[in-house]
Amino acid sequence: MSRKLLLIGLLALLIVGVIPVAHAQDDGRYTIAFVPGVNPDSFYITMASGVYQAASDLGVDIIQQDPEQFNVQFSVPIIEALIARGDIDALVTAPNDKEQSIPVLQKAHEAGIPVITVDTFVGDGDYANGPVTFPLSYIGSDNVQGGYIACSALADELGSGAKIYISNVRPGISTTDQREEGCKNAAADRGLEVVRVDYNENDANTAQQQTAAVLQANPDIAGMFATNTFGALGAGAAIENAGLAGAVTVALFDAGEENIGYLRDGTVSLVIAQKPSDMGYLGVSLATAYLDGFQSIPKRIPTGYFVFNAENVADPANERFMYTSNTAEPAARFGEDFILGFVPGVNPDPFYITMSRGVNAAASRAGIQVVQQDPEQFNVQFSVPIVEALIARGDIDALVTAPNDKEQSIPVLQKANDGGIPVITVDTFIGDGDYTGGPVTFPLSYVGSDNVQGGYIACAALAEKLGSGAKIYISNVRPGISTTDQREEGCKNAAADLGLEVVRVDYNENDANTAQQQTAAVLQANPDITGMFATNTFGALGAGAAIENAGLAGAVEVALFDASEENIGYLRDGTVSFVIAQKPADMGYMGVIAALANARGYTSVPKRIPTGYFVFNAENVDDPASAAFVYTG
Ligand code: T6T
Repeated sequence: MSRKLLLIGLLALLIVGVIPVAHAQDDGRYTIAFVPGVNPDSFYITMASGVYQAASDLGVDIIQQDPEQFNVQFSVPIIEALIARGDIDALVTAPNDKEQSIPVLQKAHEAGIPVITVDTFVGDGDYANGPVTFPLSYIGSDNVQGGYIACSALADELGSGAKIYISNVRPGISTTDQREEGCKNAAADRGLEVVRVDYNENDANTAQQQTAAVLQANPDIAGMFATNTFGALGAGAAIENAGLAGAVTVALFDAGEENIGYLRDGTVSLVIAQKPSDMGYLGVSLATAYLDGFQSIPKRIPTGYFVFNAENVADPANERFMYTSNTAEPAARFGEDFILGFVPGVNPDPFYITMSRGVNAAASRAGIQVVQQDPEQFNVQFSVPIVEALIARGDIDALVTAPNDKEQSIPVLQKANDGGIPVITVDTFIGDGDYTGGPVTFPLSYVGSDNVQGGYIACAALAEKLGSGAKIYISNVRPGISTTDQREEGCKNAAADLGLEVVRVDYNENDANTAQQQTAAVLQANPDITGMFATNTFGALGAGAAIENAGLAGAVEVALFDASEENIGYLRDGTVSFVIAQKPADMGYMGVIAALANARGYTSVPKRIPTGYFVFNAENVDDPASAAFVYTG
């Protein structure tokens, strides 16, 4: 994100804040409505298996209502009726049309029913910055990519200059529109000619007739792409009936049993499997998290693909990527046999105590056991032996931890992972935090604040108060800690952008007394310093005490990271101007959700879940809606 955008975001946060929404139920047994795109359809039956698994794991109820056709004429009245019931806590749905589904979903949202879209989206699918932003999340495949994969494979097989045909559903459906776009992109890049696109209205017979007619009229068509289950079924049948297996190379979307059959018997070359059960599981899990008050829901979760071909289709290990047409009972809940190790960065620390609240909220919802072990200091000398001991127990099913050092924590976490314990890092990361393309990729996910952004927010707020040219001081912890390194970086970026001079950075080793002495000394030696930023709870405590003791409240503008009760006290009494609250409870809760989804075999857990901020200032600190963001001691 550009720095300008960050600044605009900061101002929006300061003005509007983020208010948690109260939910209808208090017993935690929420009623979540699930409205797939259409049924019967093996894609949505498979999605439902994920929906019911999550509901069973997390103890919520599902009301599923199926549109008879993939058409707003069927889905809109269903959603209207669900809203009218008055007892639906959240809606997980695959909208039938990018535009026409907006009003009814907006109505649900306005009636207090949070909406998550799975598979398909409304607007342009960018719920952060696009034209439609009210849905909590869009969980589904990257369909432009999927179409591109399909038609690149045709190009690989057929070579440049070949003619292809596309069987699509109907314009207006987000997913299949994007697959057509992706296929056309690949065609343009690879020199294929798209001779014709037909729309089959999700009807396999129509698709079959269209395909037969097109292939007969255009005997030079050498390849075709069918964009979903029904087009795929029609294409397979048409090719088979015309005896064209092998003569026309076919890529199908959706791994229903029949489509896999067409691959097995050589009628088609490629079947692209989406991950509908991941969409369902994550949709219900995130809706539940939101209703529980843990609201750092990613606006977009892409769910990935598995591409079946003649070589890998016989491998039993890949059967899990095939869709099912049978509704099955979900697997039994994990129960207390599932043991989650939780190793915070250090304790006691209100930040990690609050994180623990999130971990335990999710764990008790799922009925699993948590073994929490606290390092006495934020230091690998304390945390590494703890993790070693957890590995040695031999009964830990997943580890949620805040590593103390980007580099020095790697070996022990690698050992856990290699020993079969999936690792989720919360708050801090190892390597460079990019677990997809960075130097360290084995952790399942990194759940935490965007700390460069947080540092930027803090120092942009100082710049706004102090104006360009002001001198500021940073109290930081120790180089090597991922989060606080990034906050320093973000603050320096803001200073560079907005004309502040960073006179000095001190490192306080997570000790409030050291921070206090350093701060007092620096302010005395540099009376022209008019602003300071403390990058975490302990630096913040020291800064607050030093400013208070020196009688400098008001003379030095202070931005503190971390909303402990003491830091909020410094804001209330005017010692400091801004307190930046992270969402540690969300980190803990999401960490457990990621561990559970992974344990169920879902492979679409995001490698990065950013958890956002709440910025306290003098105006909003006494607002009851802000109270949820204060850390618990
Ligand atoms: O391919 C899926 C889905 O992704 C699309 O949105 C509509 O068609 C299916 O439902 C399969 O029939």
